[in-house]
Amino acid sequence: MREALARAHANIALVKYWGKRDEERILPMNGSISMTVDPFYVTTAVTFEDGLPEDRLVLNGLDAAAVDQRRVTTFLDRIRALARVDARAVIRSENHVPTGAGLASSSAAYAALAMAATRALGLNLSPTDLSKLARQGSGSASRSVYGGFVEWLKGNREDGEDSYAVPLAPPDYWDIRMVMAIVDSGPKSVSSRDGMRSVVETSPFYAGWQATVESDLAAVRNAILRRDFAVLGQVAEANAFKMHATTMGAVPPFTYWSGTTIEVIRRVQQMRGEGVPAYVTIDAGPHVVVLCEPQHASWVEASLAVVPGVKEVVQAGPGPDAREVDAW
Ligand code: 2P0
Repeated sequence: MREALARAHANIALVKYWGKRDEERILPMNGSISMTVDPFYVTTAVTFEDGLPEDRLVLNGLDAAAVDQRRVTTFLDRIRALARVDARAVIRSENHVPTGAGLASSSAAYAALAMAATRALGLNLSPTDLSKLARQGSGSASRSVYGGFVEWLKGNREDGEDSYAVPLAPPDYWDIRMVMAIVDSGPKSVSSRDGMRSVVETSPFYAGWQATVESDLAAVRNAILRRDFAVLGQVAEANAFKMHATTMGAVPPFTYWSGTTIEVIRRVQQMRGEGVPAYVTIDAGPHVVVLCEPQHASWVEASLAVVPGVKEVVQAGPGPDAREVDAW
C-alpha cells in the first residue's frame, strides 16, 4: 500500500491573483503575494490501492460531491502520469478552514493533496516542482507550499514551467496578524474561478487592475522586507479594492460584498481615525480580513465582534510550510 499524510496551511493574498491566461494549466495574468496563516489548515491522507475502480474523495468523513471528485481525479491523473502508475486512490481530507466562503480553503487543500499524493508514490519533488504541481489544482495552492510570506511568480512561458511560488520571508521574520471577520452567508454565489474568468472577458476595469499590479507587488515585497506595516497595509487594502472594482464592471456585474462587508470596512476606517493602524483585504467572498500588529490584535478582534452581522472573529498569524505529518 502506498500511503502518505500531509498538512498545508491556507494563505491570504496581500496582492491578489485575479485572472488566468491559461485555464487548463492555471497560469495567472499577474503575480501575487500572500501570507500563509496559522490556524487554518487541511490535513490529507492519500492511499493508492491496486484494484480500486475509481478515486474516492472523503471530506470531513463524508463522500465528496461528484464535481469535487472529478476535479481531484483530474489532478491525480497528472501525478499518476509522473509516477507511471495506474492505481486509483482513497483521499481522506480533514478541513480546518471555513469552506466555500472565500477563505482560501482550496489553497490549503491542493497543497496538502499534492504533497500527500506525490510522497505516497515515492516522488520526492523539490518545493518548486511541488508548487508548480499544486498550482494546477488551484492557483493559490502554489503559495501554500511555503510558510510565512510568499510570492507566486506569474511566469511567461506557455508550458508554465516558470510559474511557481518562492518564499519571501519565513513565518518568524515578522509577526503581523490577520483578524478575520466571518460574516453571515451561505456558500458564495459566484465562485472565484467563474468570477475571475468573467472579469477578464468582460470588465473594462480589468485593464486598470493589470496596469497597477506590478507596482503593488514591488511595494508589498519591499514593505515585507523592511517590516513597514503602514505601507504593507495601505498597498494591500488598495489592491483588494481594485480587485473588487473589476467585478462591478463585469457583464453582468456582480460583487462579493454583503452589507456587513461594508460595515466592517467602515469600522476599520474608524479604527484608523482612532489611531490604530488596521487595514482590510477581501477575497472572493463577503468576509473581511483585517491586518494589524500584534499589540492591537485583541482590541481589533473585540471591535469587530460587535459589528452587527459578524458571526465569528478569528485571529491568525504567519503559518508554516506544507509538510508530511505523522498524525491527524
Ligand atoms: C488570491 N483568490 O490571490 C485570490 C484573491 C481569490 C481572490 O486565489 O481557479 O481558488 O482554483 O486557480 O486559487 C481564489 O482562487 O482559483 C484566489 P483557481 P483559486 O488568493
